[in-house]
Amino acid sequence: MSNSREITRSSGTSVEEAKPRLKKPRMYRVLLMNDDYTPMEFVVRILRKIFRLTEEQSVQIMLKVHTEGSGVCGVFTAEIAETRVREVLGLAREHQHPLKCTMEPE
Ligand code: TYC
Repeated sequence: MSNSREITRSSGTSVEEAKPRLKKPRMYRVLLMNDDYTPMEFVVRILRKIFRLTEEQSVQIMLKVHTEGSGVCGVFTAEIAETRVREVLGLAREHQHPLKCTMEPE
């Protein structure tokens, strides 16, 4: 049967081109928001645990959020970004910290 990706060789045999690659998925930034009450150590622990960052990267991001009001923890596909946001909010709530975390399209 004919197919748009079919190529017929001069020998008469036909082969199929590779399927076109899937589109790149939309990516989302996960952001942390500053507040006056969440301890700095807690934010660093969150960054290490949930975003698998090093101590140095975590301190740097926490300080950026602390001084600038918000900061990017990472860029992920929608599903992963949603999971990370949910995990941050869950832990913050569990420890009764007002830490806020959101996602936005890149
Ligand atoms: N501003 C907080 C403090 O002084 C620290 C903090 C940093 C809180 C980052 C939230 O996302 C945050 N304890």
